[in-house]
Amino acid sequence: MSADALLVERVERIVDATPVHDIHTHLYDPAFGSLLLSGIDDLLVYHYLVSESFRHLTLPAESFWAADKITQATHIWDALFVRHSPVSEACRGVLTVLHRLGLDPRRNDLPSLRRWFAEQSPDTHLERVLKIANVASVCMTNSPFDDAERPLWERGFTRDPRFIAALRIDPLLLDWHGSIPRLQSWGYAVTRERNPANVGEVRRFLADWTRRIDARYCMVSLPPEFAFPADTDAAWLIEHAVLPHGREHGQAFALMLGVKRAVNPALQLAGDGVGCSELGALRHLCAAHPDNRFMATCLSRENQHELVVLARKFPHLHPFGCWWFTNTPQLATEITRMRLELLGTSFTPQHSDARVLDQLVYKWAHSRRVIARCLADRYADLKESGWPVDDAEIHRDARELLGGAFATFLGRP
Ligand code: FIX
Ligand code: ZN
Repeated sequence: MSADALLVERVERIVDATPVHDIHTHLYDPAFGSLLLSGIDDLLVYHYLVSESFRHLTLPAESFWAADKITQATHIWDALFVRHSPVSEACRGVLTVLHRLGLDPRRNDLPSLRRWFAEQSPDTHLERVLKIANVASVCMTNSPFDDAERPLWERGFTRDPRFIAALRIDPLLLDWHGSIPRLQSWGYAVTRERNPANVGEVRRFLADWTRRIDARYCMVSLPPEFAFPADTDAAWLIEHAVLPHGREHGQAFALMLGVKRAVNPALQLAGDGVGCSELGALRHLCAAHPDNRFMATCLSRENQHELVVLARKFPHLHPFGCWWFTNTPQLATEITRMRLELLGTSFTPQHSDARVLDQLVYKWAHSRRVIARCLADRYADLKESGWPVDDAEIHRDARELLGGAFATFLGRP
């Protein structure tokens, strides 16, 4: 084996052995029961696969959506795995999950895969998935505006400490007028005007939910046209409520930039697209608010370089993840290399964005591979410059990239 191949193998081994703290997912604490999705059908109806399958399906979108989950999953399996080779990243993900769970999809048809998942006890399966994926903790996406999850938070439950809360506030910022009746119904005396009284009530709402769920950070996904400063409800709420709240509670504000919602509404959740963001907004936020902490991830490939350069200028900005359409080996490699070359290890290369528990297995297997190879390339270059790294240094770097740099940034383990 060549020296380079040995180095890659050494780094892959260490990165694989390092537990990851997954800083953004759509998974739920097991106490939420059926909201924590799992199994072959949920894997197959993942919206990444839905949009790919629509390229092959002959049935109309309404008939697809009218069908039950098992029928939808069968359509997707047939379109993407039987009638075509599953070479896309999302298809490969399903195969990695099955393979690492010890299942052979070449020898097991869909009904037998379903039977296997149905036989697993949820608790044992959760432990198995976290162990195989080597995931130490996951951040959830917790929205007080979500009628499915809000009641349980209000009632209270015993938390699984591995499931960390993060406060999601898209409706508040993107549909202020639509949020008003909901906030009022929860006892917050808000009206449409952009005035200090309303700011006070929004801050009370944010503080109540931050305390109730122990939110590690507060987050929003924003369209490409998001502007700051601007004469918009979103900019007003961010400046006067979200950022003062963040300063008071030591809470970072995460911006997920560049999603164009419902580009094709017929595809439902699978119908969102991407656009290049005007990162001047992020620059203004960072420049005007040095006492806040910002996390940012950009959906558009074209924004990646500017984001990294901004992070060089503003230490209180933490780039994270290769999000959604950028979570492919090719783009994640390009972005991770760029970040390593310009930021060292002071960023978080990946989050899983998992919506189904089992996806942790593939998201982290694939991401670890990308991260390890990018790191190994840097180490090979360092060796040429007379700085061969030792194992302790590789362990330290892997820990930083898999959650350590983020914990340092937040000032919280
Ligand atoms: O806004 C988000 O948090 C996105 O991750 C989701 O809305 C998106 O649907 C997704 O699952 C991307 O991976
Ligand atoms: Zn997400």
